[in-house]
Amino acid sequence: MISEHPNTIINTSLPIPGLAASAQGSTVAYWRFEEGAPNQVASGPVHDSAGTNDGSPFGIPMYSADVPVAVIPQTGAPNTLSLELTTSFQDRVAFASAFPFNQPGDVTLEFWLKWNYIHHGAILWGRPDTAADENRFQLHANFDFTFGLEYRSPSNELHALSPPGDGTPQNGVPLPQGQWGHVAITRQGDTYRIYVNGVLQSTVTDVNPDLPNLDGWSLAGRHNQPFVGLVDEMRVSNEALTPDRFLNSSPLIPQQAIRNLIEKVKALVAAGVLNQGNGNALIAKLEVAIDKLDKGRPDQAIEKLQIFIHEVETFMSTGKLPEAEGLPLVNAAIEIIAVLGG
Ligand SMILES: [Ca+2]
Repeated sequence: MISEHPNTIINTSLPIPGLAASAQGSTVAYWRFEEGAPNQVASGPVHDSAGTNDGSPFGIPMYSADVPVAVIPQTGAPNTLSLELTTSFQDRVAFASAFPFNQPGDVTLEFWLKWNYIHHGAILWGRPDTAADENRFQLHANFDFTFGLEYRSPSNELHALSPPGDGTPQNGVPLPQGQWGHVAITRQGDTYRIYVNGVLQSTVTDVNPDLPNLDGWSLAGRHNQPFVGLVDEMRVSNEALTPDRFLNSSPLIPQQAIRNLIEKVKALVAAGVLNQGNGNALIAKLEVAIDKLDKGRPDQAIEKLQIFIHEVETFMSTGKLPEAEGLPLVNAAIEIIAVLGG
């Protein structure tokens, strides 16, 4: 998508025509590494299942049956292959587009990663060549089984986007040796967050952004700093996703989420935070909402959830429920309404 519209940044935020908005509305690129066979060298295009940004393999990157999950929790799609970058041949997969973070705006880049050996290669290298170490993003692997994110601006100024602040290749975000971990990097405004297995590990705001502007990047591929390991299911979204929408997260099931909400209200009553009558009033709305969903009426379930929210807010404003206990109920109900399309 990006390479088709090199002179605008607006297009990167538009949905891709033909994609079901409800299913993949924010996905702009998705490399699944499913196009090969186990132990087969990737020699053809590395397929972008969401867009047109196929990758070009170099060296001997190999498809592997070693995968983090057999079914992708967020999409339900079967998953049979990952891509393994091996040592000494400078394996890489090159992309012609701009690196997903080069253009300003909210974005998420996520993938599963597994590494077995200590090294300090570039997992992602954000320029089309290795002629210079400037004007590029880099996600680097560290000597201590941690990784770090940083970029060098077109004028070669270092912007460290994860700990440590000086960008040195150690003491970054840890990822245990020899096991798959899901890595997600989000940018919201100028704030970069890094998650491992859905847990926030790092939050850094880029105070004076001066983003790299070269087209072309690669998975691994930094000269003399090879990345050795396995990667799977690399996806780019044009918004800063919350962890419940990462590929490793099961989508919220409304009925179950409402049942969880009922349990929370019961717990508040049991703890004496909310009186029995008020608790029952809230639970009654939630039970009707479940009943409406079971009858195929999400619109009526949304109405009941909105009444639930209003009642919780009334209890908070009249001192019947502390805000610290009530706000999580409101937020959970808002999230369920959003999933239901309200
Ligand atoms: Ca895969």
